[in-house]
Amino acid sequence: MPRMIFMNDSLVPEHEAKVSVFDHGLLYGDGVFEGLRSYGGRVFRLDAHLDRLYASGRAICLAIPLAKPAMAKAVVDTLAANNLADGYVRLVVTRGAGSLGLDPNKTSHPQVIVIADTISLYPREYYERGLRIVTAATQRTQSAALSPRIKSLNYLNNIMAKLEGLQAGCIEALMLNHKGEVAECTGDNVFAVRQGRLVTPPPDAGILEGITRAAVMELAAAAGIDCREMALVRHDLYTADECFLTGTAAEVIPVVEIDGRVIGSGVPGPVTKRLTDDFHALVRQTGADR
Ligand code: PXG
Repeated sequence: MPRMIFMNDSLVPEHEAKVSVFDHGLLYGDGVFEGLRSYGGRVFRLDAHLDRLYASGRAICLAIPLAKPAMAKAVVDTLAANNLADGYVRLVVTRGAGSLGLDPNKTSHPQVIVIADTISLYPREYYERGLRIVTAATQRTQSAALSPRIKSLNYLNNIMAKLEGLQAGCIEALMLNHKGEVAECTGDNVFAVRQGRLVTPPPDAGILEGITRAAVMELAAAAGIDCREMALVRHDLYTADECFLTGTAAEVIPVVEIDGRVIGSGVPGPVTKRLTDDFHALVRQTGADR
């Protein structure tokens, strides 16, 4: 059976799911997206992902043609149509087809695309032994240029940093903001553990406010682990007891080396392990309040 894609208002086979070569999503990266996961047939924090998608849309003056409940149904239906209980969902809204100029007013019909797929995780050994990452020379875009809070189709800033990481043999790379402070990784938020406390950069450091990040902050509060959002520089990470990343795809993943410096004892630490276990329990929880 072909993979089924939700396209605008209905589920169609993959080969029928097409966008115009004049779509400004393709021509200019003009559009927004989300990446979500379902666990045991339930989408994790669907409302939070939709809120972020619609906020991203508002920020770029892109009116998403579906109301949130219809979009939620499209996500659930697409997973079901592809028989995916544990899966990854990519939601994309493009500006739509228009003229070759930049003017978004000369486009019509934003395109809504929902793709459901199996989830491809980082290899298991990274979770067991921890990641090595490097700092990319590519800075995170300044909010005054393009706010990192917008999950736009324009991800070249992150891709440039990802390339630097890959060229250094690392699957993730740390990105700093224009002030030289720690922002986030190319597709993950970053946390450090210092003397039993969690620290993570605040939204105004130039980050995407991750939904996994928010969940981990809630789990920390529930576990009595103090968590502060504060400006961090690389020194704070180099000298941390533990470091880990959070993201929809990665979940919670330990970092044991940054720029050739061993973090803490060089193995995933107890706070990281505790929050990883709590996160796994949370995503499998059945209540409505997870
Ligand atoms: N920062 C950035 C820049 C992201 O793109 C996160 C943090 C983590 O946010 P969530 O809400 O997922 O906890 C992201 C999201 C991929 C991929 O294929 C990565 C993301 C989204 C979609 C796909 O690596 N990262």
